[in-house]
Amino acid sequence: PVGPTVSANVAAHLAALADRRGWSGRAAFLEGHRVWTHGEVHDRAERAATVLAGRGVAAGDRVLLALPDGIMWVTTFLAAARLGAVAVLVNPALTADDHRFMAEDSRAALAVSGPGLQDHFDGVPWLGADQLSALTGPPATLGSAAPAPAAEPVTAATPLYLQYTSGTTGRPKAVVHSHGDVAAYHDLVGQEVLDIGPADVAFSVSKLFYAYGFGNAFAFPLFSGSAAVLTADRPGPALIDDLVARHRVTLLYSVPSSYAALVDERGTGHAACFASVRAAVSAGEGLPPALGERVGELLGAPVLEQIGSTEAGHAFCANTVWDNAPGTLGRPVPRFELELRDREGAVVANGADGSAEGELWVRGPTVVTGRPEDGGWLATRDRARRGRDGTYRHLGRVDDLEMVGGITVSPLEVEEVLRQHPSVREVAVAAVPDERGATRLRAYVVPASDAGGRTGDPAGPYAVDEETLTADLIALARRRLAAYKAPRTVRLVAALPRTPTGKLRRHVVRTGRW
Ligand code: 3SK
Repeated sequence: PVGPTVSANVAAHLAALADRRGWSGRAAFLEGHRVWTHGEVHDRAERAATVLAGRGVAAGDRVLLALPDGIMWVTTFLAAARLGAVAVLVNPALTADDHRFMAEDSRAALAVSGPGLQDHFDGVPWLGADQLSALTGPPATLGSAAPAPAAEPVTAATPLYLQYTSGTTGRPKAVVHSHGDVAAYHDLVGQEVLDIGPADVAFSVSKLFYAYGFGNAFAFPLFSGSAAVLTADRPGPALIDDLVARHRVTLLYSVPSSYAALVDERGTGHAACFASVRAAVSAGEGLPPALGERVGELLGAPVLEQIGSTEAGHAFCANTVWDNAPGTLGRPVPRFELELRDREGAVVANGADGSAEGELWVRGPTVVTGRPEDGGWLATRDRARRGRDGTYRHLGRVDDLEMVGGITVSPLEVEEVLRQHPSVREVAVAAVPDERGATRLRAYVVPASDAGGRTGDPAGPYAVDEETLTADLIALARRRLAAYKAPRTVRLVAALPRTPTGKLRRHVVRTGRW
């Protein structure tokens, strides 16, 4: 085993890499009208490290970041890394209660946030992002800057950052990744899956504090000398169009519900504003094949579906720019192993047709399992089918199945059929008790915008007629599915309940209240 070295410290390594490869003057982050070069990013990070060290931050300390996407997020992360501290990546939009839980659970030595969140961190030493920003600008007089603290020697296994799994129920769980993991995301996904190079410009709808966004818009650009567009805003279709066209984005990373809104508002047929896009990546939950096709037509680029998790750090099964099988999750990312197991945890053998179906288990270089007795294997709670060609198809979450009249029904199968109706933008199916207490399937539908969505007033009625759509959808389901799988009722809704990463909260759908 190699002992701690400065070159294993990701902040020191990235600064040296940018210098060695001549990237210092190249754009790294595009934020509004400001372009931050790789050189500026690492200089600012060094100054931010001086400020954090002045606040007593030392190796091993936890520094909680509740910041919106932007240069302050990036430089504060790198500053903590330089000091050997562990950044706790937190969604700034959470409640005071969530923030308090995370500050306490992570034993944060310092919290960094915008001034509006200061009272969320009562009792924790706190630093305002605007104050940190003012202190990390270029020194007013040449030579007046205090020397940056030396980068802390670390090993590839030294903890670097902690994320909370959003999960779909219960309190979030902390997952810790190391300095070495970040380089692995770049080597295994950034390079082997997406072939990212200095000419790329990324835009990730998923924010930096999530596993997906962290790789897409932090790790990949800094390791490859490329650039990423950062915005603190929540990107709807109009903002995505604008940012992609303005910054000539080449890699668009998003989630199915965001792609559904994009094609719903922009229609299909290639739109010129997306001409720069060379690949669109979809993750977070299964991409319905018909939606994937429409996205591909709109963007004029391949749509690469992948699956990953906070515990794996980034994607572990993916379609690549060289090998894309639409409608599937692709094949295991290099150095990751996948197994399909039954409920007892036994590996499922291939059937006569060479395919297998079961719960997806993963093992790989960046997977955090928490249970040594699992031998490095992690149960993902996703169900999948492996075809004889080795590609995987997503079959939903293990706990997705609904019980109707004593029979299990996959809501995904019903949703796939209902989604084919032109008035449906998004749909979720759940078993709900009827007036006699028997469970029946109900479809919750977000109508497509050209089906009317809501009339003028956002709180007003839907332009699409609920009764006609209900009759149409039930008839469609009866034509295409066994009768017991057809929903009995349909409700129109403005949105479906989702986690901030875009995953459907099925336990909330089942309650019918959100
Ligand atoms: O949620 C996912 O499927 C995902 C995909 C890629 C990277 C990270 C994540 C969490």
